[in-house]
Amino acid sequence: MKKRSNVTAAILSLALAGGMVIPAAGASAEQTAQAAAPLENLALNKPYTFETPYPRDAHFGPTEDAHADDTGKQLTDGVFGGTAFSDKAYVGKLWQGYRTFKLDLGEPVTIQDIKVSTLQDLPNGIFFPEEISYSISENGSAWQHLGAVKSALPTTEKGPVKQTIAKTGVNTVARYVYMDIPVETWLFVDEIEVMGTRDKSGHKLKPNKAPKPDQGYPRAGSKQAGGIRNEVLIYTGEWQYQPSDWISFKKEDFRPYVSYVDQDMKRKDFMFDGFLFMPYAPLMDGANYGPTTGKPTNKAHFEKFLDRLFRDDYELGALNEAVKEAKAELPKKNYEAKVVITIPYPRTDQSDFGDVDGDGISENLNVKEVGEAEALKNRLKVTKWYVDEVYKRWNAKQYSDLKLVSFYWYNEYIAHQLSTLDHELVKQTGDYVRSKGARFQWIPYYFARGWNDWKDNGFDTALMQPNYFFHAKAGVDRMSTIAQAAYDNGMGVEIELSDDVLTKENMRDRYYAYLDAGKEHKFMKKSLNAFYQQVKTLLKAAQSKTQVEREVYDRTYQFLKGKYKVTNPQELQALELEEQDAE
Ligand SMILES: [Ca+2]
Ligand SMILES: [Ca+2]
Repeated sequence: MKKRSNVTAAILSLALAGGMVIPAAGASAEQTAQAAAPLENLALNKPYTFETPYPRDAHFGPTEDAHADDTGKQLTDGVFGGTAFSDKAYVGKLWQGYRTFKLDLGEPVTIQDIKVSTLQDLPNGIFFPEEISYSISENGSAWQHLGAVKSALPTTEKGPVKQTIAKTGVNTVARYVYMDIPVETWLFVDEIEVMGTRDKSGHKLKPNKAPKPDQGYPRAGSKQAGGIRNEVLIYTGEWQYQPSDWISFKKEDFRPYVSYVDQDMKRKDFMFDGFLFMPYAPLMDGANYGPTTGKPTNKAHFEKFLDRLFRDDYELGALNEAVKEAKAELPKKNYEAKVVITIPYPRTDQSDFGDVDGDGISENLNVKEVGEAEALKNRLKVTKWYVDEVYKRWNAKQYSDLKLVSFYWYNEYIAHQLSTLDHELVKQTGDYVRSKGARFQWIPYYFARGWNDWKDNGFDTALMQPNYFFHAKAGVDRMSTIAQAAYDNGMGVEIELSDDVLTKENMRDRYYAYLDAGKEHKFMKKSLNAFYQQVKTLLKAAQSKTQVEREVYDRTYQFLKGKYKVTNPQELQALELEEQDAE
């Protein structure tokens, strides 16, 4: 089982697509400013840098090179591309959050408009930046932040279509231009222009500060985290092969997750204090809990997930019993098992979800059929009904040893390519969840769309998936990049492992690189942590009689307790070199 296929899908789609692009599908949304003197493009042929704030990613870098800035001057050479992404006039940037553009105009001049020409081509994973943040400086050290300008064309506009996103009417004397441009999958830019006059007739620059994002990890055990320090992802779902119930947890399966056990399964201590319940995405009838794969889910599918969760011998019922036993056996401790329940994604291609408000009319969530506003209204009906349904069932069960603290948003990116109001649904769902006394959490994949807007979008906590475990060519520096990006944006870091840690030494080392990063970048102790596993990987590791396999479980325990010791870094380096040689 493997989730997180979005990244790969987007890349493949671009790599495989030919040049079959329909020309000039849309209009330019360029804005212009009026100024007294005739304006000229002062950026023409001027030097610039256009860099990621992080080291080049070994996994995505080579793909990005297919659309490199060949001359290093392509963005100020006065040459524009058409609407075909294969046009060599485009410079393509891939993932890593955003790029910083810095331009030196050579001398102080009067800047009027700063224009960025971009392309959108949804089928090929090329998105307009949702907004660009602009700053200028006269000396290169004191900056005036001009604010951000949003894309004027809808995020759902299929394209290919071009747009110039411009900060206009600046009328200020400056020499340097600085922009942060988001990169959500692919960013394609063909030209950046600074329109102005070669004089100092404009206003004097007034340095100010750009708004700073929240920094630091989501604090372990905090209210925002629902009191959780370490949570584990628990999947439940249908399986077409035997044993058909293997994607579900019985009481004994929970034993090494609730408590730390020795090799004879004897309890020694408590282990995870958070349990995030998620549906396994594919369903036997061809529906899928994911946003675009398979057939869209409906009311019965949402209920099916809850039916599984609220069974007495599996999932929540089983966890309650497992916790009760652990508490009876282990000494002391005010251990509390906290539960997080997933809200499945109400799909934008579902025309007949089922009636959730009792008016006899099935809810239509299909954006293309009912429009954005109506779809939002109906999708919100669904998420509210679902949250109510969770509480109804939860209260009926009266679990003695579980506390429902939080809800989790299943979709791993803000799907603006499916609905321009997707963030509104998330935000209003979050408000509803909080009105019930719970928190709202999210784990977007590697720099997924909306990653650094998590707070504006109404989540209480967000953790980023590094995906280092799954991207074979990614170097160990991926972990530092994600830890840094997460910290700088108030997020935590998800820890990922699959059953490969049991059988492959290099995958074990990949897992330990997460733990090493946690120690080095301090999310081990400070942050809310979440562990993605391939259904029961840690159970298998706990039960293993093979020392290296069992060690996966022991090291995880040490990490949870803040006592993990880093692997010898030289050993890791040697391993990386071996892997490079093997390619
Ligand atoms: Ca150009
Ligand atoms: Ca209805």
